[in-house]
Amino acid sequence: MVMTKEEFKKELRQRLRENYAIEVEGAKPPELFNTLGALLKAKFSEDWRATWKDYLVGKQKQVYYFSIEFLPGKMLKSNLLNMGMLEMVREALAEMDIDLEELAEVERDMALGNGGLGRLASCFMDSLASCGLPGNGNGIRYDYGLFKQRFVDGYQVELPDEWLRSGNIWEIRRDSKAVDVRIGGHVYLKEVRKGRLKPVYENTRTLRAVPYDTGMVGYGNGVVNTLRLWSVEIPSSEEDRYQSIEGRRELEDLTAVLYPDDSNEKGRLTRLIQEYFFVSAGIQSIIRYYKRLNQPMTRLSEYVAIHINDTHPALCVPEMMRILMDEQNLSWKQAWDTTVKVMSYTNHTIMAEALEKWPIDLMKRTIPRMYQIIEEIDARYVASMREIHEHDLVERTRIIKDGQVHMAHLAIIGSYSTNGVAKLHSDLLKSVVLHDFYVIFPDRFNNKTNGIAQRRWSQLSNEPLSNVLNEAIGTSWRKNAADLKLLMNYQGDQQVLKKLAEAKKKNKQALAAYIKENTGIEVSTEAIFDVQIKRLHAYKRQLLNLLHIIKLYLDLKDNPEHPMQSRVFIFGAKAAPSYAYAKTIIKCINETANLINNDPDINGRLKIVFLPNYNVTLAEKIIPAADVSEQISLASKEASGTSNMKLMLNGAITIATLDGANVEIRNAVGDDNIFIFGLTEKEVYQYYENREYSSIRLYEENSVIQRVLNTFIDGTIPNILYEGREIFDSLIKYNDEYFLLRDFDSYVQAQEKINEAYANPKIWQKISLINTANAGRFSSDETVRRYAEDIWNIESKLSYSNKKG
Ligand code: 26V
Repeated sequence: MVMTKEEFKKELRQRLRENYAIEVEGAKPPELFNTLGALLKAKFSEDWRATWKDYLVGKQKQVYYFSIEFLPGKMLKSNLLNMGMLEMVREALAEMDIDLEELAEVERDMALGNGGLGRLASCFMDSLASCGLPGNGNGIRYDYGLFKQRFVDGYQVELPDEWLRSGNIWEIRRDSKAVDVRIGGHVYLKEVRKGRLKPVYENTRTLRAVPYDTGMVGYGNGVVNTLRLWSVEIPSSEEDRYQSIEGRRELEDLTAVLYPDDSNEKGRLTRLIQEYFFVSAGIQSIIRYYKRLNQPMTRLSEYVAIHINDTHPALCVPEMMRILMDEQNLSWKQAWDTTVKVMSYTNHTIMAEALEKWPIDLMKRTIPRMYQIIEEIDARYVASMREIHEHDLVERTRIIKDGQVHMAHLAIIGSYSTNGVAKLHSDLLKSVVLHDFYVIFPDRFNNKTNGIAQRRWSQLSNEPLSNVLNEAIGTSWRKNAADLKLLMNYQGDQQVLKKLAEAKKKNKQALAAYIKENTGIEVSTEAIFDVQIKRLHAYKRQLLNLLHIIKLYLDLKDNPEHPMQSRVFIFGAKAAPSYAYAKTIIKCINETANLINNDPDINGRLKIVFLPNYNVTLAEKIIPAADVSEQISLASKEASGTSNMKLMLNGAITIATLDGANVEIRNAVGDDNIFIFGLTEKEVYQYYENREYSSIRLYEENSVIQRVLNTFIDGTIPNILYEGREIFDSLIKYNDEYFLLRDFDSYVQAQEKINEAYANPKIWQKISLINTANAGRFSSDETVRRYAEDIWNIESKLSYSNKKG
């Protein structure tokens, strides 16, 4: 069924005539993009239907990945690649005088997520399909994605992201699969038969959940899975009840915006309803499908696995209970046993502030039946555990306490598997954060180190590197990332090393051009491109990076001959709109950039570039050009990190604390090929215990730290009268919560070692090669295979159809 170039051209022309009544020659990029997208969708839809049919007829066990965020980015090129049509289409278009890259630019970046959590979900979607695993996504179709970031006077300004404005060519609206979701009102239980209680609802409101499906195309295997995103509508049966415009608006706005994960009280009610909305719709549609298999409800876990991605979908547990009991007439025990066997949960953070809790009152008011069921789960949990465990342990682990519903507790108690996202993180869950649960359910805990969709983050975004790889080690690494290891044979091959260096140079030139065009800043590609790209959070310590930059600035001011490599420090980061401190850091970085970039004494040896609106598309431009990867969170705080993996794959050399997956990256490349600094997680915990940390002492004893910090309050950095004071106070008056000052010296030393290594291109190039060569183990293909085997118990469709014949 492969298409030839001529067939493709003919069909593109035909579709343009039919849909727009124009010829290729007169078509504008958006018309071409939409036509091309529609053509591809039509083409993979055959496989989509066949995949679906195959799962149904084979009664294959499937996993449903519930996530409140998905961050797919653009899909045109990745679909082309996975369909095996990328090169053919590129050529065909070129012959018609059309640049594929230009068309790709037209697509809106689908940014229905905040950061790592959402991007991981999308990497998993790609890998599930590419590994032939029966797995579907379930989430929310927000009308507005994560805000667009602009800088005005150095301050972050948020603009709405109207990504749906010119439609979304990849989705299919499926009215026939819509379901109703009930919220609000009151509910009480009524005995319908002896011993059989049924809920009676009063004054509830009904929402219509309409699914929009997007095909998730596997890499060269004909598998197309489904990402199902739900949108809210007012059901026609209820229209009379929503006569007022405000009433309608309120409901229609339910799926309008993605809430930044750490926004404050505002919007929390909507967020809770959003959580219930997509959970309820998703589970209803799973049960509807399952009924077609004609199997008893109690055997659900043989056919269905449901994954709870962080706690936002933890209502899967009580919602499944509700449907099994209230609608499918199972007893509590049958329903509970079935539910626990179906659910699994991933924890993505150890930050206490980020562990989700809901006030009892709020939950009672908005989803009363859910609250009833959670109360019962909690009561039964306490009753059964008190027989085995000490009173305090059981109290600490219960779901409802201190007037709140603890969502992580619900997810752990209601599922058979809880995993962390890197070895260190999973160990910390067991030993500290979730230790009480580990005592009670030791067998439920496991680790699944994160991974990345390696084709998107190399083949697609870094063609120069991919070409060198193809030439040196063949193309098997694209399907099997472990084969990148073959590159290790070339660590002494000057030819290959030179080609890798040339590829990097080319990418740096492309990024330099982008920087010039978008910020006006000129950067030299001879300089080290030093990159920190991630959400802006105090614990990720972008500020530590800035402190080091200021130190270099002062060194150069003292002595223009100060020996150091020229550097371009590149930042990409959005701060949650309500996170004032993070926004202050953005302002300070931008003002320091103004100062340094325009100081003639510095003579271009130091530059700061803060690229606005960091998103998947921008990441694809920055990562291939990076020399240095900054992974400098305070040890124990970053659950895993995934930009660390993407940068490593692209040959950037990591400067890192022993946090999250950095630890595994170090194990993969060896101590000589990564620059490690800072406190270990154990030392951090020691400080918490002995309370001996004193930032003011470090400030007083260390003249460099003193000088650097003073620039925030003595006018050296202009235009940060208030912001500079806020930063200074956070470090000195409030004792530097994330121990920046403690790690400062060792960070500076590690940076100096980087300078030395960069001064010797042969050494640098070799380290870079070793990083790329060892990145294969962080492919999300591997990660999802492990989830499939150890947690979900699902089988690859590829091995399944092989077995069949
Ligand atoms: C973190 C924090 C930190 C303090 C303030 C409030 C707040 C709110 C949310 C979060 C993170 C939420 C979950 C999350 O996105 N975790 C990220 O998941 C990635 C994929 O597993 C992982 O690589 C990142 O390390 C982790 O931060």
